[in-house]
Amino acid sequence: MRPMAILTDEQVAQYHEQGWISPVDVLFADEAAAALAALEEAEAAFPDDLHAENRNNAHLVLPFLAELALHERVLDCVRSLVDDPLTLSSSVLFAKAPHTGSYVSWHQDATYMALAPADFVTPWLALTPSTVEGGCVSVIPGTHQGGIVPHTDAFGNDNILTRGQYVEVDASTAVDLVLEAGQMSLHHPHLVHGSQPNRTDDRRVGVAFQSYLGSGVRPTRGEHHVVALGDRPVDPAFRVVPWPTGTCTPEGRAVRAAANAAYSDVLYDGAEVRRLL
Ligand SMILES: O=C(O)CCC(=O)C(=O)O
Repeated sequence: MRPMAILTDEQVAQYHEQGWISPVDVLFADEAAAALAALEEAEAAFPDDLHAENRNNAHLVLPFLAELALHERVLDCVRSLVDDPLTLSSSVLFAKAPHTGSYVSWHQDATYMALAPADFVTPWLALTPSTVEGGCVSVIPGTHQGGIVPHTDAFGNDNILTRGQYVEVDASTAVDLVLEAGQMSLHHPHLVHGSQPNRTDDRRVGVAFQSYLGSGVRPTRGEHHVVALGDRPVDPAFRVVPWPTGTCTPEGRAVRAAANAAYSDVLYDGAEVRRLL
């Protein structure tokens, strides 16, 4: 018999009505500290592979991040929210240095992801505490209900979102998703969310597994490199790539570079400016 799901019926109902759930416990404090230490060790050893401009798909070169992406508590929650998840499409390391202006403008993830239907979910796992002062993720509840709304690209220097795209919102209705290290939030691909600068003395680090795709999701354009969550066949519309076998191995780097290049083409479709991914 399957063990009881982590998310309660009330939490699942909240996800469908409000577009988010938070907080959910994933790691014990010592496990979260070990994950942060593993990341910081890798950042020091491979500075060209892991930095603010090269933050996508690090789960393809970091085995500890791959393990987190496959963590049973993460997958259990994902299974409660999307229909038969088979793949993870990408990940983003969102690190904000202390006392910097880095922020994320209000946006809906699915705008440029070129995936449909919107049967996918993004867990955001905190590797450090994520507080209001530290610039935690904030959401505008219920905004996933109206589909994708037009975004404006703004490419601000401090805006760490891909194209700096934004939508106008009533920020007074925002809910701050405060997390302890080792906790995660989950958000719907149409939910408007963003984050403010880190005004603390400490880094704020989280990883967004963006996103776990239900088995009925397909690309609407572009090439999508995904990792499989199990042995079940994945639709040939996706390119299934291997999980890493070591930290920043030449093979892993090549897999990640190809995935990032393809993802960049998808995300920057029609954009006038491109950042390094
Ligand atoms: O980490 C942040 O500040 C923003 C995260 C975000 O936009 C996302 O996970 O989609």
